[in-house]
Amino acid sequence: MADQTAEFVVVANRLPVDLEKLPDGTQRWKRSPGGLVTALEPMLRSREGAWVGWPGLADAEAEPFVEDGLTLHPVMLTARDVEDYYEGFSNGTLWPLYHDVVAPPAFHRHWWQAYVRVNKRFAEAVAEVAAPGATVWIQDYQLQLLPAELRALRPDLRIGFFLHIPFPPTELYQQLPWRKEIVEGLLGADLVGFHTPGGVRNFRWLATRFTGAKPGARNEVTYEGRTVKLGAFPISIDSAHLDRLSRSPEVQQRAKEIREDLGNPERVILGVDRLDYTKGIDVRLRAFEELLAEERAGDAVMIQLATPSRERVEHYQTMRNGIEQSVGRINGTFARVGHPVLHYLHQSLPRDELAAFFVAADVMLVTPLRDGMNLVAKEYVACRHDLGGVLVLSEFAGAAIELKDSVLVNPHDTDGVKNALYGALTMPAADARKRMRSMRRQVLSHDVDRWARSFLDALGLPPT
Ligand code: ADQ
Repeated sequence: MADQTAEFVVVANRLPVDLEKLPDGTQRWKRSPGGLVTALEPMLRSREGAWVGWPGLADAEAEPFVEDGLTLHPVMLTARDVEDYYEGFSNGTLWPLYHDVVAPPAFHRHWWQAYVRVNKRFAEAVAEVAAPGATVWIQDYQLQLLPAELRALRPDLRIGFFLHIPFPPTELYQQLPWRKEIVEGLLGADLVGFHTPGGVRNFRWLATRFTGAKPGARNEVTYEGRTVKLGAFPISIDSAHLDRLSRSPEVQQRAKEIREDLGNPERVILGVDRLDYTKGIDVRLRAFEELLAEERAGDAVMIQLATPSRERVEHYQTMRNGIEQSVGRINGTFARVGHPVLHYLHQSLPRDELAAFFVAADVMLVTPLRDGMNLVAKEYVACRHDLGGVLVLSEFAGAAIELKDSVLVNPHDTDGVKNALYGALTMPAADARKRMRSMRRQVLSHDVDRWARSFLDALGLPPT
């Protein structure tokens, strides 16, 4: 067991490493890189920090270990926990509820009980590794009860919480049978962060409505004799890295090959998402299909890349079937032999390959019905040092606040999306360059390091 030694602890549902079971029954660790890991790893290592999370394998056993100055502390989940806490309450209740109920959330008491149970287990794990007076940064909607559970065990800790998905409008949030408990859970933190000021406003209203919290100074509430700070911290990407990667001769060459493989069409349209019903993949397929039917798409070819996601949750299976049917129908109607108009890859691609797709695309379609931020929009911008390409972006993505020079669309308005797509396909180059230059200024100067630093500054963790 790890002793209480870490001065800085990050807690997330998942560890930055996956535990894998090999056919011979043995287990091994595999790195699972992601934006958050890249941003936080240097800070964690320089402080001999710890990361607490589930290693992604149910019913397994694993001990904490130290890798390169970073303690990795696994929290184990049974198959039942995964079903009820993760697939159930996190992804079947909270995810749709927090995304404007674009799918109906399911409320089950046994899911809630599992959520409580697992959050308590996380609290015990963090209490074991955090040094006296340590700073703990909790990530995301799976762990909203953890701030209060942890404070009860360890009142000496400085606790920050960041929500990566939207915090919903108050009327929708009030559907949740356990609304009070969750707000109280979050109020256990010293700082609660959201992507947007709208999230802050919604939470502040609910906190004063459902708990004993009183409004304090701007962006603060007082609760049980403590001040809880609230703030908007829009997350970002490792912009400089992507910019460099996209300039490399290999990525540039690969982008050319992709266009050649598509038959060198005049325009390439791209969508890149985790396969999720909030991302509005159906919205953009419909817009493209109608544009083709109206013979306004020219010789444009569309590519939709979709990372497999939450495949055991029923709603995701239905949505995947719907999308695959549309892809078949669109190609069935508009393709010629050897020349599909729509390419769909249900695969996760390596970063350099993804960068090549961004470089190859003239129009990037990002049309979520609701999204906390949407990093894909920022990644596309970071990859366009040539100032080429047009970003079509949903008003309902957090990124729309910063990327005002994109072509903003309401994803519920099919005609609007269709016309925006047509406008993007035919936009004069000078106009497109101007927009891209301004968006690049924003994305390159506001990277993920700056995001993490600003959150931790507000929490009061001094730089090393
Ligand atoms: P996600 O819902 O996962 O994140 P997003 O922000 O777009 O959404 O991040 C997805 C990531 O996956 C991007 O880095 C993207 O490049 C990558 N990706 C997508 N498809 C891929 C593919 N086919 N191959 C390889 N990589 C692929 C949640 C919230 C968001 C919020 C983030 C961060 O839902 O709103 O922006 O957390 O806070």
